Amino acid sequence: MKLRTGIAAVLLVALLTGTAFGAQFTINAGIGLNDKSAQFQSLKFFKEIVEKNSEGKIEVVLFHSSQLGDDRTMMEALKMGTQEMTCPSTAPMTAFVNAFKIYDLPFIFAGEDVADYILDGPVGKKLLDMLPAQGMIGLAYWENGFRMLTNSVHSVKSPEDLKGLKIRTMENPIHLAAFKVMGANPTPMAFGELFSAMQQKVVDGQENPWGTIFLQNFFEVQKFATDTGHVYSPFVLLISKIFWDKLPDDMKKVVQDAADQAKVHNREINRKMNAEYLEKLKEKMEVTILTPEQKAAFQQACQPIYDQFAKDIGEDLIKEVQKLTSEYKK
Ligand code: TK8
Repeated sequence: MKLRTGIAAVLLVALLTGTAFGAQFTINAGIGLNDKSAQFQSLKFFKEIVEKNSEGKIEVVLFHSSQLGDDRTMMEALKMGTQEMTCPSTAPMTAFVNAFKIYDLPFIFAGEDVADYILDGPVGKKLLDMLPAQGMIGLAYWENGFRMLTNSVHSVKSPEDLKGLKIRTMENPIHLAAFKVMGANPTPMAFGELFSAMQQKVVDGQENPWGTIFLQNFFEVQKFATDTGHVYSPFVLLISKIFWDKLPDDMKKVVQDAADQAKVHNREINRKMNAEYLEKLKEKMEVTILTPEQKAAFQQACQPIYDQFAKDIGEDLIKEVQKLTSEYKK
């Protein structure tokens, strides 16, 4: 009888705290996208590696669809140590580390390969190194991807077509300024509120990679899409510094290695999925693929943003990235 009560008590504790038997550490990881996203698939991949290589000492519990809050709220929770892990776009991270705004400059990366080159090189590392001062550790750059425009009003082929369209942006001043300068009427909003805002016509449009547009069913409330690719959004796999500091070195290594392996996996499946879902979206929406000239017009319209934010981001950092990207092209 006594033994049974004991077992029941252990079970209850395990249930309440969410700890698996034997696990000494629990990583609660939350994201904004749903469980069909490449991001969630990559988190599952990460979880498997961590649980296997830590021999069950670390347990990873996954949450999706803003179940733990939006990107901003989850980052605050990491800072306070009330949540262990999240994986936001870099755009809302700029509220904590300003320099991440470099990635928000429109058309700064011409393609995924040059984005990888910058993120995995000294610039990417320099920015991740600024995170511990904000109570977070940046384990790896994963990928959200190139952002594409959708709306419910009419097809957009030029910046002029954006005139008067209410576009939801992430909570980031560069995105706001860029859509303003392109002629739209932008409004920042957390991702979790976006679907119903489009449904209720609080906003006319939004911008996100093809995978998100498809898997979050945005096509149900958006009729038109354009492959603007105006910004490349990295994700950063973040872990709470308070939690990190408690991990023994061998467990830190397990987590870091898993984050790196999952990065490779994430980029691979994300790129596959974005390409695949573009084709599926063509059956559901009116998709405009811009000619190089049409795309250049968007790039041209965004040019003033570089001067507007040069001081804020740091002229040296912008020059460093531009130098590296031009070297990469050669
Ligand atoms: C999900 C977000 C999302 C981002 C956005 O939490 O807010 O539009 O692209 O993926 O990080």
